Amino acid sequence: VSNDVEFDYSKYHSLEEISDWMVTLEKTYPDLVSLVDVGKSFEGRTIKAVKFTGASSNSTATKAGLWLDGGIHAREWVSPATNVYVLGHLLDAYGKDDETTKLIDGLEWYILPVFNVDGYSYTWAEDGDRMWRKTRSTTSSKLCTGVDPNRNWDMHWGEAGTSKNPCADDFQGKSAFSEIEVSSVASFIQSQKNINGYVNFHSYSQLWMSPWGYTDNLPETEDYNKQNDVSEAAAAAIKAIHGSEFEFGPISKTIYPASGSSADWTYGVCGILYSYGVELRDTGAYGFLLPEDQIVPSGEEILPAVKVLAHAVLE
Ligand code: ING
Ligand code: ZN
Repeated sequence: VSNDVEFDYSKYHSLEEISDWMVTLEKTYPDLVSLVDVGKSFEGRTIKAVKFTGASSNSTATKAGLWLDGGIHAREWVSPATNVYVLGHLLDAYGKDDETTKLIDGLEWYILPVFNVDGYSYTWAEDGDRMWRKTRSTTSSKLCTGVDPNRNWDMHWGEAGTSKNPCADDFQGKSAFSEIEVSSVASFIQSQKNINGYVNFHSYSQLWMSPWGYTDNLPETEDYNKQNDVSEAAAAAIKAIHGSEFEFGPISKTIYPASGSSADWTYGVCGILYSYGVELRDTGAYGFLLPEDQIVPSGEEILPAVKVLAHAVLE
């Protein structure tokens, strides 16, 4: 585990560049890393995640799992970039930094840097749209394309904070899991019974949010307190690096009501206690068009927050 993989973390990268880099990770860390094909997108691209875990002291024990995903919304470029930073830096620290080594040995990690592969490619395309958010599937409207992949999950689908209008940016889709990207990721997560931590990264607004999005009611107190304690510790870990302030609390109260989101589904249906939706930098000065010089600072502040979550999942 000596030769770190070269990658320019201070730039935004196309889907192809990210995916080639993931293949390089697998070659560089054959004992740690394997690539997982989670499924295909509407336009036929492969949705690719990295799975990694280290040596286990007890080969019969099931390790707890932790899933991170980025780029569910196409235009939120700092989200894939931050996932890439976190993934690369965790792997490079294996065998060098004791805390990271322990977290990689103790857990099964899954990181999916680009969830909405068609949408992300569309934001990069010459004839595309840098401000695209949704998937690229056809809808009942001739004029409007795409479904909001963070309103399409089968957990109180189609309730508060979603639209039935195919032209809207928060279009819920014709049914829960109508989007192949969403149903593919959901099936994969549901099949991994050991996962007990989940983060769905967005930008922007600087928020670390727990369930619920569909209602103002709080989860059962015992769960809510554990979720909120990790949110608070994650926000503190972020602030300690560059001073960025992240507010925390339940989705519906912290940002707005939103039903059919991934974090509600992973908690409500899969029982993943530590399920979060996180809004990365900034607070609006640049918004979705966050300059490249903020990518590394974003990665630097999110990495320790991910470690806070990993410790909670491990214990
Ligand atoms: N914000 C998120 C959205 O999907 C969110 C907020 C996160 C809602 C997690 C529910 C769960 O609307 C952006 N900017 O996309
Ligand atoms: Zn988003």
